[in-house]
Amino acid sequence: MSDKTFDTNPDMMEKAILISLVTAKDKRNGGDPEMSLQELAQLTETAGVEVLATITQNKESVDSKWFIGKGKVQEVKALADELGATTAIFDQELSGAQVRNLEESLDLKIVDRTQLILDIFAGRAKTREGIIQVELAQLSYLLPRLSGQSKNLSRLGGGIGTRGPGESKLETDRRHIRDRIFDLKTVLEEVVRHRKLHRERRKKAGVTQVALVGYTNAGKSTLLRELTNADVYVENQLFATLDPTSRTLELPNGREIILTDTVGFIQNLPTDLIAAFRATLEEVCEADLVLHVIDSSSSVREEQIAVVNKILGDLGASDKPYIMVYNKRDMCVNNGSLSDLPITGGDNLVISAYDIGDLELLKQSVQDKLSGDVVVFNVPAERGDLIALAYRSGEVIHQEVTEDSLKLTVQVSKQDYEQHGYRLKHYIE
Ligand SMILES: Nc1nc2c(ncn2[C@@H]2O[C@H](COP(=O)(O)OP(=O)(O)OP(=O)(O)O)[C@@H](O)[C@H]2O)c(=O)[nH]1
Ligand SMILES: [Mg+2]
Repeated sequence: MSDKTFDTNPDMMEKAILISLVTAKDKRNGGDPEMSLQELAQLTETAGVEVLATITQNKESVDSKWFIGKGKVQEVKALADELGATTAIFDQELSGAQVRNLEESLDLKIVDRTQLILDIFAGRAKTREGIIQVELAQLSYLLPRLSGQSKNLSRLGGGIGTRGPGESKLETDRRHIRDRIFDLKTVLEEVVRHRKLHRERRKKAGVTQVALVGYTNAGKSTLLRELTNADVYVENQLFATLDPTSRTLELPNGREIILTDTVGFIQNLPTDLIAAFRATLEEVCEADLVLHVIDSSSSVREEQIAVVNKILGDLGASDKPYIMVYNKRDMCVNNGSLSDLPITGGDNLVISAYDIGDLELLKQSVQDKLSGDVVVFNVPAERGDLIALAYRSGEVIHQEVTEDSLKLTVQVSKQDYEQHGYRLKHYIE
């Protein structure tokens, strides 16, 4: 795998012009092209490429040949010559033909948002599963665009948009790529099967799992590190984390849970990537509790929350118990935006990952959320089977013998109650 993308020698660095096309349809769909373009700049910097300028075009619809309007292509060309750009990065997905046409007219390397994200992922993937998933996503993206790519790749060799499968492999025919996709899927299925077995084993053993999810750069890995001393990568970059990391965390009452850090979300996450990462993302569905970590200081906080909720919905994880963890409280104190945040209470918690007191609050909230409710079961004294069930549905905190029944006060956990206690529902007092 080439590391050219992250070359920090200023002469070697790629220099890019960012381009966004906003169509009437985009406007109707109510997206936020401005936020998207700002993120594209962050993504570009994360990939080690310098941003020289950004250009937005408002246009009725996409130009099938050039993507942007022909006049705009000339404008980009003039600007690129003036500023010495090497690359044009588009905020939307391009077709193979559009890449070819733009490359010919502009004499620049052409990269789109999806390719850029895939490239960053490729640079981050460390585990076997991560590497396979990224390659699968890259090849799925590449296959329909193959005819338009060969010149682009062979001419420029290396740098963003070319990391991963490797130049020679990209130039082989579609059939070769299809075979490779098939092989990767087969290996991935095996990995998925293992992961599932492992999860089932953990579930059987009654291990409680809590997942940190949220927009990229919200502070998920920081929380994992501060809470468990885990040696994880924390960086002020998008997609610092790719592979899920799990650590044991002890709650104030001594109960141990498994806390898992996951890949961050972003708007317009490429569909090939979601498909390839489904197995990893589905870990979230297995969690007993989801901690939705939010960068409270972001000016587009509400939009980011909405994107995360939408992806959680797509994954089938929206009905999980959750806590909204409004992180980076300290930054809001500094910029005077603290009053815009919800008040701690219910499902909301306002914290800073770097405040020890706040971390204790978070642990307590997790404990409270997992502990569930206190329920009183009134069970006939001779029904030893029901009494045993009550004991299995949580922690019995009090019992009282009456004439012909046993009154058990139980702190039920949602998980244990679902597994055992629900059969006692007719005996709830
Ligand atoms: N000031 C402040 N900075 C924080 C806080 N929590 C995290 N950060 C910073 O935010 C940046 C991103 O943190 P990460 O933990 O890498 O974020 P992440 O959610 O894991 O990001 P991805 O892995 O990219 O999805 C880092 O520079 C952290 O130091 C906080 O409470 N206050
Ligand atoms: Mg992270």
